[in-house]
Amino acid sequence: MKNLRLSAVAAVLLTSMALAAQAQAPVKATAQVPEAHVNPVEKAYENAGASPVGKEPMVNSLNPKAPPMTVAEFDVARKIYFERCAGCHGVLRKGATGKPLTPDITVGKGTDYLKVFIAYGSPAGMPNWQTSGELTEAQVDLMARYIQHDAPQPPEWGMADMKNTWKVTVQPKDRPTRKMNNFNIGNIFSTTLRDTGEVALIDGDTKQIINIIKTGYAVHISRTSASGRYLFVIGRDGRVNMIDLWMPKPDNVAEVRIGLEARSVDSSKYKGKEGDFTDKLVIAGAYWPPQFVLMNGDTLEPLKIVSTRGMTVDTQEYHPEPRVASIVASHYKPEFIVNVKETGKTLMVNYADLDSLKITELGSARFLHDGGWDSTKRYFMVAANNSNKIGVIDAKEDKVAAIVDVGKIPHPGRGANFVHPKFGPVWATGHLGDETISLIGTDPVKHKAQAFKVVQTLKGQGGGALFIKSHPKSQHLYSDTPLNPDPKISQSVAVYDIKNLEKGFTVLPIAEWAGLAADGGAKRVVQPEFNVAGDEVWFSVWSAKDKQSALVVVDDKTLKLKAVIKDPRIITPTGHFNVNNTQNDIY
Ligand code: DHE
Repeated sequence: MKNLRLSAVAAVLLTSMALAAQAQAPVKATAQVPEAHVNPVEKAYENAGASPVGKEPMVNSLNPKAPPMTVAEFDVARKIYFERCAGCHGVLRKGATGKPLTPDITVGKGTDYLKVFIAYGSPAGMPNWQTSGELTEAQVDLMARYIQHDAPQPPEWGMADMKNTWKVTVQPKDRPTRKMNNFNIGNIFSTTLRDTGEVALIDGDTKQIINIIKTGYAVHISRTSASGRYLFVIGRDGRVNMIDLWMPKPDNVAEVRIGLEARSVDSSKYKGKEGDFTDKLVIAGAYWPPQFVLMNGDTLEPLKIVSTRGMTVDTQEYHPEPRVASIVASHYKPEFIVNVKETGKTLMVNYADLDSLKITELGSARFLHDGGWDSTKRYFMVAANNSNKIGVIDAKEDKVAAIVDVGKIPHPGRGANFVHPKFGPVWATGHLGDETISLIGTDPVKHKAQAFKVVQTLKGQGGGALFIKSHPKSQHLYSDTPLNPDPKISQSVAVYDIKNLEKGFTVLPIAEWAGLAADGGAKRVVQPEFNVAGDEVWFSVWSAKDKQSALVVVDDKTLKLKAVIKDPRIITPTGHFNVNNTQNDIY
């Protein structure tokens, strides 16, 4: 269960004998359980994509001490678990951002007891699955029994599996030797069409769709190669697609599946004393199995797989499935910076010699998620979202420069860099769990006193913020709030004048500007992204698969609507990535 926090269960058990007795009779007991104060923001977000791992064949082993289940019941429960619970509690149920749910803990609690908490939730954050209508009473009973059995073990995914899925559809020798189209490649946007498993390549100059390209399941992010020629896209099912932007009509040239579930991809960007690694290597990180993979930058041929299983940074305990979160290519060294969620470690992976891979392990904080460079691209600012901290990774010294306390559940995307009128260069993050925006000083040379400290906290529209953005040519800072429960807030963005932050923010009604049908769905406004010139900002207006969505383009100078891109093929747009800004880490 997402957020089925057994510590909360245990706490209530210890403090309330009466409740324990009532737990034998679940319906009555629930009257005593406080109404769940679930943060719908977190719930929606961590349940965002059903884990594709649930579809894999697994060895199911039944625990004789647990209540009986038929094979059919077990299969249904397993499906529900991977759709709703694995995101927090982990594939193996050993605990991730949610608590462990292994039989050594759950059998002792008993079915009735577990049912109460699954059904009604807890103030500590567990959703009220039954009273919210998301699970039926029968499903709650099923899940209470299921979590007392051993967690099914999904298969590993090694080199042979990867090679079996590896396809080079256009060999490097058959690809163009120069750009074969008239597109202004730096101004192409790759827009995630989440629920169709596609990306839309959109010409930023004409706002026309160049191509809709098939990618992995519930596709997640796009990254541009160092030269700007290739685009890499990763699906939640671990499929990586390589798109050649020089083709007359840019399209896939290679693909591979690097795991059963994944979120991150990048390619080598270092060019210097130690060699020129432009477009030489690609890296992708998996949620399951917990590993990252280095691939040939021309063909996606998998070359090296590295497991991330190991000890956690704080309690130094073994974690069997530390998921790979954000990955970024260093400009300082031939290194990838790989952030591992559950262990709270940042791995500086030196790829200069793949036969003697050197990995410097930096301990930051749990649970690492997303992040971006400061304006000098020396410091990688990574959100440890469950610790309410930002880890500052010094890519020159391979050290943790600082760990900064920020608001509740920081979620920067790649964050936003700008020059603060008083404190000099800052990097900003918004938060899922509160309405604040933290500005962190990033200049230890000229603004030493402010370096890696929160220099100012802005107030935004509300919690549920996911992405924040600015541009070196812009005087504005944009913050979305797509997961805020109030539609007025989730359908608009806040804009700040960087020179006059005290003035507060202006609200842009982006979803209204899209002109979609009044009953047209959630219309969540997500991810500001600048064009190459830095004078337009693009937003997705994201509704369900069966509703119309759109992209809205705003003039950054006037903050007025510039264009709306609507097309029946633009289905569930979420992230969008400008080729030049992604290539050069401009944000
Ligand atoms: Fe994301 C980035 C994981 C849900 C849109 N997301 C990332 C990264 C990770 C991640 C690890 C950093 C990648 C990197 O930089 O290398 N995201 C997860 C999840 O585990 C989570 C919480 C739940 C899930 O089931 O996947 C999740 N993400 C979502 C969504 O629901 C979003 C809003 C819509 C969608 O498309 O699914 C979403 N995530 C994004 C976007 C980025 C991202 C647009 C890239 C931001 C950027 O500016 O680079």
